[in-house]
Amino acid sequence: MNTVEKIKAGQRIDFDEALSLYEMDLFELGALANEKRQQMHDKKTYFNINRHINPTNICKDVCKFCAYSASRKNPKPYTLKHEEIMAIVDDIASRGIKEVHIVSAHNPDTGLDWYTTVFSKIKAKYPKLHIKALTAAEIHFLSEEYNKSYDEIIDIMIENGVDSLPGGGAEIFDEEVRDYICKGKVNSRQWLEIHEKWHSRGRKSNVTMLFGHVEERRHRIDHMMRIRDLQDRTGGFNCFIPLVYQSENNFLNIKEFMTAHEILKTMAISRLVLDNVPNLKAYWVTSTVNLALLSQEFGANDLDGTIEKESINSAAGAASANGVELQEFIDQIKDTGFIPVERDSLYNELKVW
Ligand code: V47
Repeated sequence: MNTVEKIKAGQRIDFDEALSLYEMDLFELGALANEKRQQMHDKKTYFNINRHINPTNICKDVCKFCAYSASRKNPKPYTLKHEEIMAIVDDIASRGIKEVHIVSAHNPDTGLDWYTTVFSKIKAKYPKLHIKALTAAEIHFLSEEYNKSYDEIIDIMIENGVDSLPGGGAEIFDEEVRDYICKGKVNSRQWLEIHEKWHSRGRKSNVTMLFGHVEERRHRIDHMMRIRDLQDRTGGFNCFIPLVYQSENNFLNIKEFMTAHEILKTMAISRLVLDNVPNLKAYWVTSTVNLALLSQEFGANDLDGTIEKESINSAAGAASANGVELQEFIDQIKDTGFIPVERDSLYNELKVW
């Protein structure tokens, strides 16, 4: 059986077979991924009504791709007070927003409590608001900075009301590429270990992949394979999110934006390799809304959400600083022939629009 026949027969493909899919014609590859997507999700495109909060940009790590953390490229350090964060949360809760996604830089000046107390304040006031917070990179930072094990940090997070883990900080798992783009922060083994521990508590998380910088196709496939292996053991990943690298205001010095052709192929291959991860998110923030919608024909079934404010990718050039209007989102999904389905953070369906 060749690779395409194996995929059509529902069989798992290996590293070499996955890599060889990049040689296929884009539309044939897309059709394969779309077939899989339709078996899993029909014509539904999921989104949620959410708000990102990025409470501080002061960071002890220096990732070359990052334009968000305060540095000589972005000389505007800030740290929000809890009252400021709560004012944002009061506002979003009053407007019926269901998820708050809280991710920060690795700020050594605030104390562990600054990171965690805000979650308990939010949970006490709004028990139904889903808190998706702290990447594995932040958990690793907190563990090192405050001399606690990953288990202890995870326990503190759960006690204080964190519901799920975002997928940030995964970048590219290949050790050589990782050393070049973000040496010093959580390594690949630790990133996966933290998610494994989180899953062992019966909790869900997401997983990202930052691509379109110095990595090669084989590194992306390797990244997907490591995710697939962990998912076989835990089943805890809800969603895979390929993040398209944004090139402005950072230290990587790569000027070309990856082609739409390569992005769509990577989306399609992700859908075919990650046969055990239920959802594939085309994160409109890094791919543009148009390409995220087109990605729905190439394996993706999710767009993330309305977001409202976004600081990490917009600092690097993405047009996402002010989110997207709900009605615009819904109209665009319908215009492309898909069914807009509002979901909660754990992919339970809330409303078909
Ligand atoms: O980990 C930083 C990425 C991530 C750049 O779990 C960049 O649902 C592109 O993880 N170009 C944070 N990307 C965002 C993230 C995320 C976003 C949306 C949903 C979820 C989820 C998670 O942003 C970082 C890093 O990989 N990033 N700089 C850049 N120049």
